[in-house]
Amino acid sequence: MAGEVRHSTCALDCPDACSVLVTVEGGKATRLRGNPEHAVTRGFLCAKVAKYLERVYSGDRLLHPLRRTGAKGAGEFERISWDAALDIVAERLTGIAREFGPEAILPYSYGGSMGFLNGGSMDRRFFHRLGASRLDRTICSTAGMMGQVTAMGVRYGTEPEQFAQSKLIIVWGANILATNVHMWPFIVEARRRGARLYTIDPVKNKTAMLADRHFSIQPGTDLALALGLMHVIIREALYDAEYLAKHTNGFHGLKERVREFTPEHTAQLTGLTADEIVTLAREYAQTRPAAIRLGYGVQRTDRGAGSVSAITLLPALTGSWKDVGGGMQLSTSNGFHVNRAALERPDLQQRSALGREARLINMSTLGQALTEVNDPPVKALFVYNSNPAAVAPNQNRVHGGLRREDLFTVVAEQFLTDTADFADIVLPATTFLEHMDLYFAYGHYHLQMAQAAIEPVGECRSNVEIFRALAKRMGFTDPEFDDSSEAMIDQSLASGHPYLEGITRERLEQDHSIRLKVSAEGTPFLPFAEGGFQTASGKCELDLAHMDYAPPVESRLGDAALKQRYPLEMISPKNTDSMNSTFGYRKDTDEETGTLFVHPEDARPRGITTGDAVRMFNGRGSVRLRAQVEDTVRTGVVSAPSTRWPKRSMDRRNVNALTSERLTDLGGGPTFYSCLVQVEKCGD
Ligand SMILES: Nc1nc2c(c(=O)[nH]1)N[C@H]1C(S)=C(S)[C@@H](COP(=O)(O)OP(=O)(O)OC[C@H]3O[C@@H](n4cnc5c(=O)[nH]c(N)nc54)[C@H](O)[C@@H]3O)O[C@H]1N2
Ligand SMILES: Nc1nc2c(c(=O)[nH]1)N[C@H]1C(S)=C(S)[C@@H](COP(=O)(O)OP(=O)(O)OC[C@H]3O[C@@H](n4cnc5c(=O)[nH]c(N)nc54)[C@H](O)[C@@H]3O)O[C@H]1N2
Ligand code: SF4
Ligand SMILES: [Mo]
Repeated sequence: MAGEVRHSTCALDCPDACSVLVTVEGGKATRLRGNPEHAVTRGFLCAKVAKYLERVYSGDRLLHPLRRTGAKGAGEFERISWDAALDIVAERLTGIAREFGPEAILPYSYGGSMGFLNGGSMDRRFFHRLGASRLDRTICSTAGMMGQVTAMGVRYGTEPEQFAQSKLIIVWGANILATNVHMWPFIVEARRRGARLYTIDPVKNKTAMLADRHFSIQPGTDLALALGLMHVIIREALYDAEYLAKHTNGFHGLKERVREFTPEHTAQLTGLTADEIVTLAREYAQTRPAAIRLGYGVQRTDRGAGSVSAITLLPALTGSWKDVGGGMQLSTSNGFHVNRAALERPDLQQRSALGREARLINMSTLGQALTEVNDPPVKALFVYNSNPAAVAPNQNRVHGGLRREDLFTVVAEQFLTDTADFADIVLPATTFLEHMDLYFAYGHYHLQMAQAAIEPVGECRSNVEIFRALAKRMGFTDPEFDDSSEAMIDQSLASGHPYLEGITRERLEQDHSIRLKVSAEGTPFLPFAEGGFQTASGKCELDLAHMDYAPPVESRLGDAALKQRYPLEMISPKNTDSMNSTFGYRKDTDEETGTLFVHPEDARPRGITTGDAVRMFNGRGSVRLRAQVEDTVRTGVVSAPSTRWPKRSMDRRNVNALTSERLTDLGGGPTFYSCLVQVEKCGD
């Protein structure tokens, strides 16, 4: 049987949002491949999704609702029907709302699905109608978002296709070959035409290995580097005076701010040499076009927003926004101006028992929310699209909270994660192949829509259908809970924004992927070539108070007493062949996420050699990993690819047992990559 080819879109939390062709034979998906006709997917998928069907049909997949029979966290359950599960959840949520007020209920979701519908539609309507606490979804990118918004008023960036025309590409705190593989062909094309590729990262990762030059920076010091680069650019008058005069504000203040960031001073802070800083500044300012691919690695630190703001100013300073193949990209997601309010319906809070906007709880301090918040305390937690027992910082506190007997926990999942182990009720969720959705991207400007390619496996339901069913069970008769997926897509597309002009569900049905109307067809998108900043002043703001540099508290130059006890700086960047904790059920992912990279100079005095079991610890917790001694990390820095399923390690903990709930300067983001630790050799 030849099978039928259907279109889908990869829903994983990855900038590439690939267009996927699914071969379906007799109702079963038998092959996935990248759509060769898609401008960014270009016919290939990453290794993890190329074998995604193994996940869809895995014997470990959750196929029906479960009720807890053992202790919290033990992972002991019995099968129950959907009817029984929905009854229990509705009854418990109603009871908790009545006794403690609906704000005692906390939804918790993040990046399981990048689809507009399954990422945030019926679920939000449900929790808004209930009057539940709102979740501040900060765990990934809000520091960077604030960094860009304070400077530019908006978060657009250079489209990936344009990188092919750059002459200098700076990959700054990103690991393209692991987390953004569809950018790579554009970089290859640029290099074929003579472009240089530079990387700035504390780790000489796969991308850095292939770069023309690698700048090995001390973690958490990118703000200092950006100020140092601007010092050189201003001192040597390498800036674009005309662009600055026309489109920016605060040049004088910026000049003052960067004055002390001489190459020598910046070198001391960042661990680079003064010569490296001067060369980088000159090359960046004098090469046209030069593009920066900024990753999220730089903003998981105390001055995360400040770092992103300062880096964001570089293309304004040099006028690089004017060039095709210039500018910078952190994210493109802001280009997708769908009507989110129509999807999420925050107005339903007025109809809830609360009758007003509910309190906001920061997801990055979940440990605190579950153990300290008391007005009212969190009595019910509803997790979907996320695995907080693995990904949230300060894991011991998070697990302590999840273990509370008086906390009613529901987890909608595809697999029995560590979080699901703590659940009272587990609900089986579909994968992106099994439901319909509309997709944005954070690494390109193509809007996509996909129908379900196959029927749901087992008794799985999509998030949309789970929350629709629950709303009915709770007795919500509002018409908003009857909207079909198609209707919600129509509502979201009707935003009136010019970027969505002419894009309808019917066209998406036919074409699957449509480039946003960010520029006229066939012309490149140059968001700030002629200003167009959306700050209050309409100009790019150069003088921002949060760009005051101070080393991260947990760093080499931070809290001296802490550094004395825990002398190594731990970063935990993304793995290569998984997606955060998503593929943690697979044995082969443990190899990478169970590894700690240690520099030979740090390994030697500790008697550590490659393959040794090591214990990494600080005042918050401890985890055992396998050492890999390499000079790919800086001295004084250890790197642990994240994030493993905690229960797959001996201590039932991963690196987040060590990370803190300290938040970033703006945006309330976590500071995962500013974390002091000690490492010692231990027995197996
Ligand atoms: N294979 C794979 N792909 C993924 C993911 C995954 O888990 N696996 N996760 C997805 C998600 S959720 C996201 S947010 C994106 C993120 O994608 P990236 O932005 O690429 O990811 P990060 O790993 O957070 O950080 C990137 C790099 O920053 C470096 N870094 C750490 N601290 C610093 C610092 O202080 N300064 C500088 N200059 N660099 C630093 C790290 O060593 C790492 O190489 O990737 C997505 N794609
Ligand atoms: N130490 C350390 N910690 C980190 C990071 C780090 O770099 N270092 N990165 C942080 C970042 S950037 C992020 S974004 C977060 C990621 O945090 P999460 O968004 O929690 O990421 P995942 O671990 O991928 O978990 C997503 C879960 O959603 C489930 N899922 C997928 N699709 C669906 C669906 O349609 N319905 C339902 N109900 N479930 C679904 C998957 O099975 C998976 O278990 O982790 C953060 N934690
Ligand atoms: S995870 Fe990223 S690279 Fe892999 S298929 Fe999905 S969108 Fe493409
Ligand atoms: Mo993320």
